[in-house]
Amino acid sequence: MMSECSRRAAMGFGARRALRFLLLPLPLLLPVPGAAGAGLAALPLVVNTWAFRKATETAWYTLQSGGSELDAVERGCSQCEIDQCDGSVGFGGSPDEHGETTLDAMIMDGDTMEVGAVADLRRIKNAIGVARKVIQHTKHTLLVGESASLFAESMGFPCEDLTTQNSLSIYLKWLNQSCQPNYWKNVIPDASKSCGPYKQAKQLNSEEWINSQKRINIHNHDTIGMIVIGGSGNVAVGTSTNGAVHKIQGRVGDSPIAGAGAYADSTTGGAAATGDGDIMMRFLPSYQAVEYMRTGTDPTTACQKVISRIQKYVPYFFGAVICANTTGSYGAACNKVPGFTQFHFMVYSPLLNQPSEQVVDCI
Ligand code: SD4
Repeated sequence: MMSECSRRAAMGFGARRALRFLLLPLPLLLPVPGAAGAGLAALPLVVNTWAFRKATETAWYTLQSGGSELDAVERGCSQCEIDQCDGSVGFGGSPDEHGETTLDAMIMDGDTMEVGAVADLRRIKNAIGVARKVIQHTKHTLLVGESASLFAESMGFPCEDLTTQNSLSIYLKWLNQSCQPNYWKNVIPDASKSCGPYKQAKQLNSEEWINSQKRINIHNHDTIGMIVIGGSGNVAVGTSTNGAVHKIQGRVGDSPIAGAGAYADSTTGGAAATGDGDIMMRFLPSYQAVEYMRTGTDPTTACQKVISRIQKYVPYFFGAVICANTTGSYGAACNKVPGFTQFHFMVYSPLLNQPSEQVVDCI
């Protein structure tokens, strides 16, 4: 039977769909300076991507008030979903090429290696909350799309339109600039000049390919990735994002993929990634960073090594990684591209009496 959420979705609720049909030409397939990240070691520890201070604070106080590491990750990332951190987390950001905001999130328990994740989640605001329910109430790891929304509803999450005035205006502006930039290649009409609908065409030459990579930049990415290590060294990690702005419908990024968006192992540490997930997920950077730390590499170097691995194949990728080990040592690294030369992240530990914003120079 169709739920209220699906019925409203099928009818196309919210101003977004109405506007799309009223305003658009149809048919249109609408589409730490240097190693400052090498922080002093102490536990417990909260580290998260970007200067999302309230998320750090929320995670820290969750731990201090007796919550588990998973609770801290869930509440910390949920805070960002509520605050719509940088417009890249939670509702009302990164409209896809049909103008809809969809969410990806993941949470991982480094003690049990359990993972709960949702991808392409629609009409539900608290994506990481739903991801946690995947661990708690299913034997699965990853639920996607409309089915993930139905699961969320069955777990009691409210069904809401994720569109806001802001996401609507981002979407309309994009339409007015001939759907630029977008994520299509090898299609006709030429996706670098016009909107769809597209059909497949010739292969890009190498110069066109490099240019297509450059279009994906800091302006359309800012996910929260969080590592929490409790006083006894238990590790939990999580991510939450609304993905890439103007993404093709159905696109899932790195954030909900274990080992890509984040990874935790309480015998070693945790890592989380942010940036161009379409590129980064091919290298499982969070898993790779934890594996480097397992063999004794310090967190900053582990982060740098995974960035370098990607760099060799995709010099222009936009991305950063945070790493922490079970002694409470942490670090970060990012890939230097025009407009992105430093990466800011947040840290809270007993050595700091408040969330501390730290910065690393990209390599
Ligand atoms: C994605 N990695 O969906 C996410 C976006 C992101 O910082 O990290 N932004 O590709």
